Amino acid sequence: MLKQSLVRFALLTFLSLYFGCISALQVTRDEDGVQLLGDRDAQGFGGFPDLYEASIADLQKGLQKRQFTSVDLVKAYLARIDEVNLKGPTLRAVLEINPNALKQAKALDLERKRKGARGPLHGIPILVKDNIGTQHSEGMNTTAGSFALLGSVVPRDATVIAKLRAAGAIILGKSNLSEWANFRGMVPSGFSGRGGQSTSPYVPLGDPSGSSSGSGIATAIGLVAAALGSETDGSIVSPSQNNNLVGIKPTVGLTSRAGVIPISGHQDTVGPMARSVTDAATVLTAIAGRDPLDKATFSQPRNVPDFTKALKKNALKGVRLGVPRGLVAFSTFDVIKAFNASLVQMKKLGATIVDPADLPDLNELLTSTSEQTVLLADFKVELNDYISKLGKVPTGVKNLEDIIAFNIANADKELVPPFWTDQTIFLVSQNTTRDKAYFDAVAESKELGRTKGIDAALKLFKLDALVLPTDFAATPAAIAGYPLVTGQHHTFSLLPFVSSLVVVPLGFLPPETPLSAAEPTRPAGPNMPFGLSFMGTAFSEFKLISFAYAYEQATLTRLKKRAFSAAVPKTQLKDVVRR
Ligand SMILES: *[C@@H]1O[C@H](CO)[C@@H](O)[C@H](O)[C@H]1NC(C)=O
Ligand SMILES: *[C@@H]1O[C@H](CO)[C@@H](O)[C@H](O)[C@H]1NC(C)=O
Ligand SMILES: *[C@@H]1O[C@H](CO)[C@@H](O)[C@H](O)[C@H]1NC(C)=O
Ligand SMILES: CC(=O)N[C@H]1CO[C@H](CO)[C@@H](O)[C@@H]1O
Repeated sequence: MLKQSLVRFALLTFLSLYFGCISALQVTRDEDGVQLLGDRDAQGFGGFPDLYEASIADLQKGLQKRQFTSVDLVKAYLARIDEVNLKGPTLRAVLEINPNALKQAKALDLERKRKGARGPLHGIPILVKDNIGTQHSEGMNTTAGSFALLGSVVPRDATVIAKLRAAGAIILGKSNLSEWANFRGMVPSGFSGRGGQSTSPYVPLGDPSGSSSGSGIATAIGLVAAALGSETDGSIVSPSQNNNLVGIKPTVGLTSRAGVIPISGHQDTVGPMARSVTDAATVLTAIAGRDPLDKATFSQPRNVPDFTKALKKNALKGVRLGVPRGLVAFSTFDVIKAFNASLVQMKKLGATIVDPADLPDLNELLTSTSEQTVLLADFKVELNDYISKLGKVPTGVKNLEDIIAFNIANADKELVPPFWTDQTIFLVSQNTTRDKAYFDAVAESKELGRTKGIDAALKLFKLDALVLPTDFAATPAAIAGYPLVTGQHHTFSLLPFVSSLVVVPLGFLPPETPLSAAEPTRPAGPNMPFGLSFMGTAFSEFKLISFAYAYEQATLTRLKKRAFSAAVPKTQLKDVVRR
């Protein structure tokens, strides 16, 4: 029983890369007569956009027309968070609320009146994962979910946060996550010492996946307009999939990591999680760009494209998409069935499907241990460097070794029985050095992932991108379970090798799916969402976004199922706007 969940946890530990896309459209019913979302006026929203599904553009329109203010919007979102976060279904998606959110909303409302809107994100509330730094004076903590960093003083806003603020966004709060972005040990996805165990809004006690769990849950049910997640290996993609969202895992170097609690500079990246491709593209456009504080960003093309210019419904026409069947085979029957149907759909939209189009080095990838070697050695060095740059750390921890000791000393809060006791990855990372094996592994990672992997497949089959179920991240433990410590296995997926990835909703597990046991979360159950991934070479986000948009607009899969009813907040703008 426990073993199965441990395997599951292991799989999820390294899933952090997801890009999902959906949009709020005026569809009211699909052919099965299923009630869809977005039928605003008829459903008693008083003429306001339904906050469950409202797009950033919908909200911006209402703000521009003065139908409501950003203060109203913040109040409505805070009430929605209050309904489901620690009450009702206790989803535990939100860790902290920005104590200055209302004040900032008021200032942005005033600025809009005087000078007009700065752009599409002016006055729009965004939630950010708790490993992304927000300036300490504002009152929020940056802790990766751990008590060890509570009260620590970050030197400044993370660059992506500074960019969001410059675009006029309101940082509504910090989202719960798999603690330390799932790099502490074999711990269920969505748990942090500070935030507790977060759960899915689609399956009661369901696995929200991770590590950007709270960003996924909150965006899925309209606790906020959109969110930022971070990914080292699957942490945007996987929770976007589980929460019926669009996620973008940008190429390392498209978005700055400065001010983000690190795992590894070789793989960490920050990206949007949203209800539609359009919203995700809007947020990505705001956060992308070069940053002197993160040298990797200088590898990106000089000009950041406006990714919303990629949103063309006919974008799949004449495009060649490859199917890496060797990877697809790891998905379950229901997912493969839906995936096969999506290929038919994409053909109808004008794409040429090359099937199979396998990664030439798949077998090498499946047996390589270079990713774990790189991440384990990078983490200790980069985390210690991060901590050394903090202004003050009230708990006194100075490095990974101290955090390990802190967790033992505070086991009641951090190493909580029965499910959340492990810190094996910390222990193994603490033992590493950047030796020859490490440098060899760095070189091998690059080669296997890019030159001999994705790029080789794209070239060999003359492809614009690969398509596959988002699931592919969860390489079966049977194949990729390497002994990490005697008696335990840890799974490392193929995602780190991916250059850019855009995920959109693909389907939902059917009603007859057995509801798996909650240990403490359920890996599967009826209505559990799953996703479709568009995977491409470095800095191919613009293209991938266009493909994802064309597919999304033709299918509108997100709108086909809602969260379970207790997880759907009731507060709407009509309840807060003063008439
Ligand atoms: C940040 O942590 C401190 C404890 O160090 C706490 O007093 C404060 O309320 C936290 N901030 C928020 C917004 O929760
Ligand atoms: C999906 O398509 C592949 C390739 O055509 C086929 O081999 C497989 O049986 C299909 N699987 C399902 C579940 O439809
Ligand atoms: C760390 O290294 C020491 C010394 O080689 C060894 O005794 C210990 O078992 C190692 N611990 C882990 C968790 O690998
Ligand atoms: C905003 C919010 O509800 N934050 C809560 C997150 O979870 C912790 C632990 O249960 C609470 O202390 C916070 O109040």
